[in-house]
Amino acid sequence: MGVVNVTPDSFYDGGSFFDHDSAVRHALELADAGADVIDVGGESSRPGASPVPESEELRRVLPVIEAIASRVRVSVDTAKPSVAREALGAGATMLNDISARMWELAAEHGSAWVAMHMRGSPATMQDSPHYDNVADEVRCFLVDRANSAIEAGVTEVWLDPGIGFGKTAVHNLTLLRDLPRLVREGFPVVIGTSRKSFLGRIAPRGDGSVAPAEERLEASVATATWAMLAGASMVRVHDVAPTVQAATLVGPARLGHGLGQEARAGSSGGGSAEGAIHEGRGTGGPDMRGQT
Ligand code: HH2
Repeated sequence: MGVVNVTPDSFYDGGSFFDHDSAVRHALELADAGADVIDVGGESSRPGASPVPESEELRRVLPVIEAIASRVRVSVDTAKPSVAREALGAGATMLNDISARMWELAAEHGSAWVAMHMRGSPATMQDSPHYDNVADEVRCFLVDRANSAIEAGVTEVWLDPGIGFGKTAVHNLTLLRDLPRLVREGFPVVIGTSRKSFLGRIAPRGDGSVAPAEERLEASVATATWAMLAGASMVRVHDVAPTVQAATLVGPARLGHGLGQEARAGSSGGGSAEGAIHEGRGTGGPDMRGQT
């Protein structure tokens, strides 16, 4: 899933694709690079983001969706029912619902529905997020919403643990570690770690300072690869080409064809990626508390 933010203020690509032509061009480039779905958003949901009026969000996303929907599958990233409705009418066939509330709309339009977990709203979600057991709480929430969606008639339901949405870096890592458990619930899982700030803390600059979004490509591909090995069916990314390259390795690695034992998915402990997270390797570095 390639990200196209038609916004001036998204945390990574804000302003780069704010005009219609560059957004359409970028979307089609991502499709050519191998994205199966283009996720079009018109409102940033970064921590502290200000809400965008409905008319402005529609003005941003609708022409882009209309221009690309015949060429690639389109998902609309919104928390507003009115925007979701218009976008599904304009050709989007997937509703990326960061509020996890709009399954009825997806049922009405026969679209796919992504239920993403968020604690609170973007304005406040990073104010000391707390969970007793983040993996269990997120999983139970998502499965409960997914069952409601299925009952309402949605036939394609995706679960997304919402990395960075009301979570500290440790919460994010815990959710990544627990991904195989979420996958076992039987719904396809999508996850977005791309360029997010917790990566800049876990993989800081040489001087120990947080790596800025522009320097988080390797960590983004590494975590996307981890997620794919853990069973995620889709990863939401800004950098489609390198992620597609990683994805081409994941299939053979999961099957173990032509690769060493240690590269196989699901092997616990030892040198596996799963073992690394279980043992807490890679969770050191600068203070990660209270950060996305
Ligand atoms: N992350 C962002 C936005 N939408 N949707 C899903 N399903 N999962 C995610 O992890 C997710 C999402 C945040 O990234 P981005 O769109 O690049 O930034 P911004 O919200 O600042 O526009």
